[in-house]
Amino acid sequence: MQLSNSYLKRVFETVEKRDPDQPEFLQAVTEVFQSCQEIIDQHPEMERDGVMERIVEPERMLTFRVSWLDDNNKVQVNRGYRVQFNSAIGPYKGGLRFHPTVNLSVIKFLGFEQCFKNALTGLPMGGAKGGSDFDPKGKSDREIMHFCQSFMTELSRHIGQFTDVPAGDIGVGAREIGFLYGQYKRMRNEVTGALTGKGLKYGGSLVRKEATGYGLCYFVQEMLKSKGETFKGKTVSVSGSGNVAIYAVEKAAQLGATVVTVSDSQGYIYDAKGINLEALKEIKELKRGRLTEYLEYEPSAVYTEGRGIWSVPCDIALPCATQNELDENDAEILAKNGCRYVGEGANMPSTPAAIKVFFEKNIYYAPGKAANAGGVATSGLEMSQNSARMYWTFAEVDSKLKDIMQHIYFTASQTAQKYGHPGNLEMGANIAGLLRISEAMTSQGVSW
Ligand code: NDP
Ligand code: 2IT
Repeated sequence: MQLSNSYLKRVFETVEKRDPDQPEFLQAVTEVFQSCQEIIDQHPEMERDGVMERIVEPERMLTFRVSWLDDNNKVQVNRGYRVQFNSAIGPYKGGLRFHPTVNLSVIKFLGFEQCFKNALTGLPMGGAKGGSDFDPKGKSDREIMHFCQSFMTELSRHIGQFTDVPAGDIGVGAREIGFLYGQYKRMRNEVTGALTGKGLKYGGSLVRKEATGYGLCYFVQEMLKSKGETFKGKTVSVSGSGNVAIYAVEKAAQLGATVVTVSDSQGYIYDAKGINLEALKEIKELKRGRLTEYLEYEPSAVYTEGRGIWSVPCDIALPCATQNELDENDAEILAKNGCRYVGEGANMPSTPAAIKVFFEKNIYYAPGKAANAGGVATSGLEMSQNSARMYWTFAEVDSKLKDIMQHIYFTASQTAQKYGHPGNLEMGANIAGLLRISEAMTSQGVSW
């Protein structure tokens, strides 16, 4: 890694030495450090205050055994995680991921990025992430319920509305949040907003389900506006077909774009007419099915097994599946096919080499920690409604979400401009997030 600042270099070497087997975490730290060199040069007090050493080390990391009974009455064991990264700005906040690839490196990279993202929302939320290597695919509802109850039996000791407020992420949606929340209440005998993404009948917020995808499009709308453009008439490529992807497709289409792709871990759909949203929701939200079923609804669409989604020509690419899903080669192909905007709905979906290509080829790039902050921001709005024992209307929450996304775009682009890197939203987001966390940390002393 190219680091000219000796303090950052030293801190990074310590992190590398301490966690050599955490590639995703090191990748996320590298990105932030590279963005923040000039800021550190200008603020020598940050070294005195040990800001960077503190920012890369979670305040608390929990791992625990989750044993549960499968439908054959066999006991299964998974590993549970909660990394409470930084509480300088507010209670720990961030999602839970259930996926077989989950390990400490993945949870730490997500928790680290969450601190910056949450700072950018302007709401009082610290950063955390958790989850398990449990694979919800192919499990019955009863197995999911039993796993969630077991997971929460331990987690419930460590969370709470003023302490740590988990939510969903990959593999954790409305069904899982319901089971987790039910168990939290049982364990703690209290009805508080200790989780977000709850069902609308028991404390959930309108727009939370749509928020990450909608927020992503509101953010990209600002990017387009800065170049005198809109979504109207644009061809958009979305990857993934989960919560974030579905509502990115919905909002981009509402704003006048034609969304031609969605994908899952097995392959991707190309539908030149524009993705049939009703079909997509039925397959993914109701039936929990595979994308191949889309062809039963739209026989003229094309399903391609495997990778390759980024070879579909588009004006705007919205990666909404998972980390490192878009590499250097994909970025080159996107550029060659005329793509001019990339907005990350997923966390860290583009590899560092892909991001380099975006800058070289003049593709306007929005990093996930800014562009996908609408989900957690609306979680923050759910927390406010729970505290006030109130429900806001769809229009109220949607308008607050839009304001927050515009504010994040404005902050990232103004910060980039101020530090001499106009148009570099990655730098702008990282610097703005760092300054907010750093100020909050140093004014609270050094015991953490
Ligand atoms: P879902 O579980 O609803 O959907 C995940 C989608 O990504 C599925 O289509 C899944 O395919 C695909 N996917 C998952 N893992 C892989 C993989 N290893 N390779 C290829 N495809 C994969 O999750 P979300 O939509 O909630 O999350 C998507 C991304 O957005 C994640 O990076 C998450 O961290 C991020 N995010 C989510 C927020 C939220 O509020 N939910 C907020 C901000 C960011 P398959 O079904 O085949 O596994
Ligand atoms: O990555 C994320 O921002 C999320 N998964 C949402 C976190 C939240 O607390 O709503």
